[in-house]
Amino acid sequence: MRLQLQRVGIAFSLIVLLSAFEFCTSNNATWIGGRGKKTRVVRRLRKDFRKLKKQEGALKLIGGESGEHEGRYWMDNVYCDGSEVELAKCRFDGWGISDCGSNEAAGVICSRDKETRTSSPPVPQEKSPKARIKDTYLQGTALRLSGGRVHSEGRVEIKLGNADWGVICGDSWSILEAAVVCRQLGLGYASDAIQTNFFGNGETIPVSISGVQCNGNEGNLAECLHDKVADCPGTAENVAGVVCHREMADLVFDHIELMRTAHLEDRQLYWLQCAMEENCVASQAYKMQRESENWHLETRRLLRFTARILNAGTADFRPSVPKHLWEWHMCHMHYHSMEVFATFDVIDSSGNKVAEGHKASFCLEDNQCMPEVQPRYKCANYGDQGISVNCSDIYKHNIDCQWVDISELEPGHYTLKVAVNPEFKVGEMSFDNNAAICRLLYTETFATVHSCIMGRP
Ligand SMILES: *[C@@H]1O[C@H](CO)[C@@H](O)[C@H](O)[C@H]1NC(C)=O
Ligand SMILES: *[C@@H]1O[C@H](CO)[C@@H](O)[C@H](O)[C@H]1NC(C)=O
Ligand SMILES: [Ca+2]
Repeated sequence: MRLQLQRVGIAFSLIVLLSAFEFCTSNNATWIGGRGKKTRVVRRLRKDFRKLKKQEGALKLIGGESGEHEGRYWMDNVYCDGSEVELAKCRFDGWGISDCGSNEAAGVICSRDKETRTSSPPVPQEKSPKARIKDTYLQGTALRLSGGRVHSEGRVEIKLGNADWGVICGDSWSILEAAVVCRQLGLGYASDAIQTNFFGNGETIPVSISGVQCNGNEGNLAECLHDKVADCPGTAENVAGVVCHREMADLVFDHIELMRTAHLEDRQLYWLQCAMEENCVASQAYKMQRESENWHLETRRLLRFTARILNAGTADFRPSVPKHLWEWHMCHMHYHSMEVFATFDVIDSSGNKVAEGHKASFCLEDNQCMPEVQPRYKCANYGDQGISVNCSDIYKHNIDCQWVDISELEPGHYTLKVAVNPEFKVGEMSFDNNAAICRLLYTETFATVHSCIMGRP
């Protein structure tokens, strides 16, 4: 996860420049000029950069005041590995498809005024030092929720020592921090982390702390980190809130089944055309397609395995995207309800990702349930998607896209990491059982996956 965050960080600084250029040149537009506006852009970028570091995703053109090049969210859920030279090369939901609110905008503004392009890098990436909240406020802290419709939700207010109650800055606030608040207040598990003034901002209540960062397992928010110097741009609408629930889903990845089923398969691109449409092969395959006439005769080497995901919680696991926004995928003839439900990564000994499964979209259903449990979720016929309590969603090793394309991988020892709900977009009881972290031995002729341990995405 850390690694991924770092990558997104790098990718973001890169793509802010390049993508702005990319977006804008296509519209004959460039960075806007004018000191005031520039400062605003930079401030906004800074804020969204912080948000991105935590959230991974949500990059799009913001609603502007005037131009036709602002105002629509063009891209949502953008995932880059940092090597892309333009944003459009990164994977994303599709042009113009987005489920974002204005609070998630990444500030890129384009204009026709070509002369005013600025050459200075627009992303000042300072990292303010962090400290444990309880180490900064030795007299103790208290927490409460306010402004909710019911007592189990609301904006989070914190009292630091003898100071007055204050709100927490919404920047970098995620389900991990929300989980700690729900636990501390005895309200169960976090189903949502709000980063807006949805529950009001308390009008006169000041922002007490910013940059709160938890592991998610802490029993008290005071155990978490915060910015030593509070910094919260856009304070009025940038407020941390939570929604807590007593019943919650809990996905558990079956690493035994992964080890049992992992194997290699060499397959011609001719048979992988559907998979190519869904980004399930490595970028080299697309290069072949562009550059070679007989590309469909080229062979890819796939590391296949079964992913079996049990919901061991007390509530159903439901997709993060509402049904009307699901995407129809012609090739596989079903709707995708969750852009990133699982990630498959091969990591070398230095911690670099050397191959990715690109298993982006999923159709969630009850494939196998414990005795006495009726399966209810089904992908077919625009059915409801989800995973019921005590049911498993199984992606067998022989189905399309259920692999990592390792054609370019050198033989050797690697780590294979498979994770579900990797971005914590849907609340769960625990994220400590969402990933299988395994050893992968790859020779010229075979691969074996062994010594898996359960871990966090
Ligand atoms: C972009 O600008 C150039 C030169 O100013 C002009 O020739 C061209 O037609 C413009 N393209 C668009 C799409 O407006
Ligand atoms: C799920 O299984 C567990 C353990 O087998 C059991 O205790 C629980 O009651 C089951 N829940 C449901 C909703 O079937
Ligand atoms: Ca889990």
